[in-house]
Amino acid sequence: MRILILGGDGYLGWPTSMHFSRRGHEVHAVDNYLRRRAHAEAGTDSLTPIPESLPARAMAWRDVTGLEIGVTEGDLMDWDVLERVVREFRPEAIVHYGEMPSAPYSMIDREHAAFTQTNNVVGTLNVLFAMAELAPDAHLVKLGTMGEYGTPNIDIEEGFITIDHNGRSDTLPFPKMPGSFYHLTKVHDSHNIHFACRVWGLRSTDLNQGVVYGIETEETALNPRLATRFDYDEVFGTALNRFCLQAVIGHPLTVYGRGGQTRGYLNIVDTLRCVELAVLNPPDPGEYRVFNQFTEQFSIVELAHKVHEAGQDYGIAVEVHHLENPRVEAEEHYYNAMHTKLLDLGLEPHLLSETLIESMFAAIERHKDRVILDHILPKTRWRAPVREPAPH
Ligand code: NAD
Ligand code: USQ
Repeated sequence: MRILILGGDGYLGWPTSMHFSRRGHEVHAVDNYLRRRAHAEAGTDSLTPIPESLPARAMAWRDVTGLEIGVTEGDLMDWDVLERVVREFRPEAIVHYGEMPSAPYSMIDREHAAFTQTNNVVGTLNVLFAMAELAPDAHLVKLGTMGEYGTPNIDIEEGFITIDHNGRSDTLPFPKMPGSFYHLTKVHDSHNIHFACRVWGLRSTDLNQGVVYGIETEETALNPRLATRFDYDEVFGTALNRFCLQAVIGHPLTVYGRGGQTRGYLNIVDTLRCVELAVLNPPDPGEYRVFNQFTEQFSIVELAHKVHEAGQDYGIAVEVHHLENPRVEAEEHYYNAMHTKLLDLGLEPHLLSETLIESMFAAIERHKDRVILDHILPKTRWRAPVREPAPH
């Protein structure tokens, strides 16, 4: 199959590109290095060293496996780039990772919020128009987030809920209550994609993914030049990845607030398999479907406890600190999210084990000298800055 990977230079996009290439698909990856630029501007960097560009990564892939991954260095907000890639490559599936993925980044100030919303919503609109005009039979596999739903006090369904109201009944999109300007972009995208499927007959799978952890996949393990990025700073690092790194360098684990915040989590190797299952089992033309993509749910305190326990067996002392929560979010809440559709398609989850945490410790230890300590504690606050009243 011809598979276009948007955001192919990212934490998930690069391993996904290799995963499909190794399984005999024709892969083309697009990226504008937004993620690399954001790190350079903030003075942060991936823990793992990665080649300097997508062409360099594709060359490493060819050297190691003899396989080709096509690349385009370009911005999804630039219509000419997208139009050319879709016209020339003629994708049968488009896996869309190419967005700003950080909730804290979107909460820094007005400029970062506006950029995140423009980049994500306009980029995805361009993808929809390119599909409608040039590849109407292609299947869009779009990375959304479990954070679209927020933390309602009822069970979370997979995308839709049947509601009985005043004697009538309908199946409607599940209510959304996202927790940052970033998470809101995914809600806006979901509405736009659903609309394009209804009106233009496009087909799409919206993958509402939980928080991903892990550093290694089958393909990254083939050679150090094939590594994916691994971030641990307050803006781009996600919970378990950050905790594992903090444990290794002897930094207390940074639990925000009481730590009852519960989310869905999955191993990066399951991300690749979920995306593959979606691609291999496309919906009908005009169909918009939603899969909740995670394998287990944990509270932050449970995750910290698991890292503490694994540390004990590994021989490192792990302290857990509760910091004042920089975010505005429920710290104790009900959480029960359905996630059966990918299991029905054949997903066999790699659940979080102590062995996995210890293997992450070992991988992190190899690059310990690259850790930038200044960016571990949270600085970005969710509360709006209070303005001084103007003098009369
Ligand atoms: P990432 O930042 O490493 O990957 C996104 C890639 O897209 C980056 O390489 C970036 O440069 C590129 N990009 C962004 N805007 C672009 C544009 N306008 N044009 C071209 N390229 C652009 O992030 P990730 O962690 O790999 O996440 C990938 C996707 O999965 C994101 O959409 C994210 O919201 C979603 N997601 C991630 C997680 C997670 O825990 N990592 C969880 C749920 C959902
Ligand atoms: N948290 C801590 N300590 C930390 C980091 C995070 O207690 O050091 C808490 C946060 O307050 C939050 C939870 O852990 O309650 C998850 O935070 P996170 O930074 O791991 O994840 P989040 O900001 O939600 O974003 C990440 C990805 C995003 C994706 C989302 C999936 O960056 O792209 O959409 O996970 S989900 O959480 O399901 O919405």
